[in-house]
Order: sequence, then C-alpha cells, then structure tokens
Amino acid sequence: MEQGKKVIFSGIQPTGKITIGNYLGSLKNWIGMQEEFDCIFCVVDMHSITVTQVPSELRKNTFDLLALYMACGLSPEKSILFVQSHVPAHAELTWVLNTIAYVGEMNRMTQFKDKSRKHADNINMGLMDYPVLMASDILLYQADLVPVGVDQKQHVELARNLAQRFNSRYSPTFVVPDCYIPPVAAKITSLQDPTAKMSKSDPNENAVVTMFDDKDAITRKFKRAVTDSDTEIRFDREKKPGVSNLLSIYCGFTGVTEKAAEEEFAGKGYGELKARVAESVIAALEPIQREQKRLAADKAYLEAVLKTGAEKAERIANRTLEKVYRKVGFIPRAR
Ligand code: ATP
Ligand code: LTN
Repeated sequence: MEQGKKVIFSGIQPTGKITIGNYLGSLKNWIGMQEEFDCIFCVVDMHSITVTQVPSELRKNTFDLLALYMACGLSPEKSILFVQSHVPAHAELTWVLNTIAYVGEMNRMTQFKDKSRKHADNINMGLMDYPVLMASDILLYQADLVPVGVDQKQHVELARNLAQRFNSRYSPTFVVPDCYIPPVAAKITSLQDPTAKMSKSDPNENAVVTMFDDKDAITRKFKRAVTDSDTEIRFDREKKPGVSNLLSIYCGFTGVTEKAAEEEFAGKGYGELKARVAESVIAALEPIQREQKRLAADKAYLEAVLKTGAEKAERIANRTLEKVYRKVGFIPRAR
C-alpha cells in the first residue's frame, strides 16, 4: 500500500450467476480504479451463507467469481484479490461492532426486510447481522471509498455510522468511508418487472441476463423484455421504466452517453432497440466469457492468487483489529 493513495474496498457475493446488473453497478467500475487507488476486492463468501447455499455450489461459485473478477480486468498485481473467509479478522471485528450496532437500526435495513420476506422460513441472525459484517469488511481496510450499486447505499451509511460511533466512544480509529455510486446504470432492473432490481437470486430466468449467458439466451431474453405500449424511445424512469432500463444497459456496455443513445434511437422501434442492446451485451461479454473460462480451468493459479491476496489482506486487517481490541480493553496476548 502506498502512502497517500485512497483506499477502495468492494465485494460481491458468490451466490449464483453474476448478472449484468452486478457488472454494470459494481465490477465494471472497479477496473479503472486500480490505476489511481489502492484497491481491495473481495469475494464475500461469509455474506452468502446468510441465505441457504449448497456447499459444493458455493465452492464452485467462489472460484468462478474470482475468475470473473480477473477476466473483467481486475489484476492480482495491481489490487488485492481475496476471499473473505480466509481472513478471520472480518468475523472478529463483526463481533466488536455488533456491540455498538443497535437492534432498532438493523431492523430498519431495507435489504433485511426484503430478504426476510423472501426467505420467511429462514430469518436467521446472520441475515440481520449482514450489514455489520459488511461494515467490518470496509472498516478493517480503512477504506475511503466503496463502489457499489445504489441498493447498497444504506449499508455503506451504516458502516459510516458505526465508524463514527466507535471513533467517538473510544478514540479515532476508523476512516469514515464514502459511498461511490456510478453515474450510469447504478440500478439495472428486471427485464420482466422493470420496477424491481435485477437480482441474481430471481427465480425467473427471463428477468435476468447473467455474465455467463450465451448469444442465443441473451437475444431471447431481450426480445421478451417488458417495455410499454407507446413507441417512443427516451429516458423516463417514471413513465417508461422498461425502455429506460434497456437504454441504461446499452449505455453501460457501449460507453455511449444517455443523450447520444436517445438521439441514436430516435424514431426507431422497440424491436430494433432490443436487438441492438442484445448485440452490445453479446459483444462486450464474449471476450470476458472466454477469459473467465480459461482462468476457471486453472485452479492452481486461482489458489495461488487467493493465497497471496489473503496474506496481503490479513496484514492490513490485523493491524486494525489489534487497535480495536486494545481500545475496547482486551488485554494483548503474550507472545
Ligand atoms: P442477491 O440477489 O443474491 O441478493 P445481488 O444480485 O443483489 O444478490 P450482490 O452480491 O448483493 O448481488 O451485489 C453485488 C454488487 O452488485 C453490489 O455492489 C450491488 O449494489 C450491485 N448490484 C446488484 N444488483 C444490481 C443491479 N440490478 N443494478 C446495479 N447494481 C447492482
Ligand atoms: N453487501 C454487498 C456485498 C458486500 C460489499 C462489502 C460491498 C459485502 N461486503 C463491502 C462493498 C463493500 C452486496 O452487494 N450485496
């Protein structure tokens, strides 16, 4: 870590197939940050067991996600890439932060309420504690900036509050992180219900385009995407959420501005819009998919990346955890 550079921390859960929403809202924005900042990117496997997982699938998804990170352009030379469960400090700091997080504020977290509704048979303590674990991820590395999709803003706010609360109750310890929400495509919505977030746990396959979908699947899903009954192609999130979502996806994958996209599609029909969006997604995903496949087949390499990543991450995390333990009054273990 270089002195004076800002620190970036972010992560994605290895639950199922990563969607183009995850990619545009988070992963894609991390790539360019590697040049300017000290970046730490995590596969947050501990978060994913807050909903029921099949262990063998979780293992596969973890490697697949790391391979996807690298295929998209995250470099283990430039950034720290690691798996959350390899660094015990995440769980350890969570315990301490739990003691300054209030049940009332945890109960108000939107994602907790949503997931409690979706998984009514498994409202476990981990699901409620999820945002505190996320705060630990961020605060352990003294991150200045957390690039996430808009749905995670409330969780980053909680991390800020916990950092400030700890700092004022004990003494300055944590950097108070800022949230970075991308200017375009911060919330890609479902292709079947354009008012709902595109989510990798959505059981309706047609609603979601994943980073692993082939050409035919992508074309088919966009063809079936819900739009509206008028014919005009323009951004209007309120009145035309489906069309706006398609335009956002197009802008996200091509780098074209919103205004330019509107001009490009002026007077065209929805059929053409859908076909062109599909083409832009296919063109962007094809090289990523090829590289992801190649990397995922090289387990030994991925394991080596994770080993180095965990060692680097642990050094930083343990420094923060030691400070925290000292401040709360835990006596140091004799060496
Ligand atoms: P799940 O459906 O399993 O809850 P998820 O699809 O919300 O998962 P996460 O692992 O929770 O995925 O999120 C990873 C990152 O992707 C976060 O930064 C989140 O804000 C971002 N993200 C998720 N869905 C979208 C979306 N539809 N549009 C933009 N960003 C998104
Ligand atoms: N909760 C996040 C994933 C996540 C995360 C983090 C993101 C876990 N820990 C730390 C940024 C920083 C989500 O996207 N659902």
